[in-house]
Amino acid sequence: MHHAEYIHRCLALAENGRGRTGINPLVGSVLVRDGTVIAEGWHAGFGDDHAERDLIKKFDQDIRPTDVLYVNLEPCCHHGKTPPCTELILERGVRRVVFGMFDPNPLVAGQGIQRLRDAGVEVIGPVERARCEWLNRGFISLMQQRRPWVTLKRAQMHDGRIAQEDGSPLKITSPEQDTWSHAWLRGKHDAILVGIETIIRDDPQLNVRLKNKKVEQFIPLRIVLDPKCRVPMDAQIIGEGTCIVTAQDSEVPSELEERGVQVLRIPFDGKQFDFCALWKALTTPKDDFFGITSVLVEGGPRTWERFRQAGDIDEDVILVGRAS
Ligand code: AOF
Ligand code: ZN
Repeated sequence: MHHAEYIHRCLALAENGRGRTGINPLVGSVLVRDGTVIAEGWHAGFGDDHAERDLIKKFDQDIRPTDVLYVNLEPCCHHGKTPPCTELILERGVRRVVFGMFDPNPLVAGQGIQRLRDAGVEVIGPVERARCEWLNRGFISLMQQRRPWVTLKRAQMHDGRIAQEDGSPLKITSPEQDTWSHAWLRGKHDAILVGIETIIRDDPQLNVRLKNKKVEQFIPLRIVLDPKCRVPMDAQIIGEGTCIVTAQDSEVPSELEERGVQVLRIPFDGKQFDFCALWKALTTPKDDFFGITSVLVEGGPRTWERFRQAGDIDEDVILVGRAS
């Protein structure tokens, strides 16, 4: 196998951390001896061991100088919530490392690689950089733009319609399109965001369903922009894992928090939330909230418009429905 294929394995292992790593990156690691993977590890959650440490802890045999450690992100060399991976790598006698991308965290940013090279380790990379950066686009966005990666998703008919003439909902997408967007959009973002109008009109579940079965292992945070706190108490999204973003002076019924809903008060100028303040709150870990690095904006039209005006869009996905 070539380097790329082992990096692909790292990317697959990294997915185990999806929805649990908060503002940290998704990272996987493999140890290869004579062309065979002999150990695997991943970063399982915010504050937990990094992928390399997880792998090395699970592997209790000696590491040989010819063994190769693969990891999709440059090993860290700083003290964060966990100690630096570079030091453990050196202590355990790893002499060859292949990495997928540089760590955009300014505390690392190439210094991890430098530390290993200075200690005489053979380091190869970045290998499969584009794929690695795509997996961690949220983490990169956070490091470089101080906000999550934002994907806008819209569904519209061929002729541009998004609702019936009388404003009532129109089924636009096919079951195939729904399966695709649950797997590749909802299942690949830390949060799904909608405006309050969408909750009042459609009462959506905002979970991840594949072939009509709810996926349990990873549920993105549900965020509702609701300046006046009009969310109906019988809406399907009421409960844990939902965050209502409301204006600082709005009246919030105590029942919301009693039922496990997280309430975020953000400055609102009568038209628009202060996005900077919103991103800061959503990317700052607090208690058992570890923060998010990506958001899927699902609508409706007013919410899309707000994001367009703010210019905070990284990816635009339009699902076009066919007239039946
Ligand atoms: C790695 N392997 O698996 C991860 C890395 O607070 P800490 O100690 O968890 O450090 C978080 C930072 O460490 C994060 O911002 C990123 O720079 C790096 N994450 N590094 O070598 C890993 N998750
Ligand atoms: Zn590390």
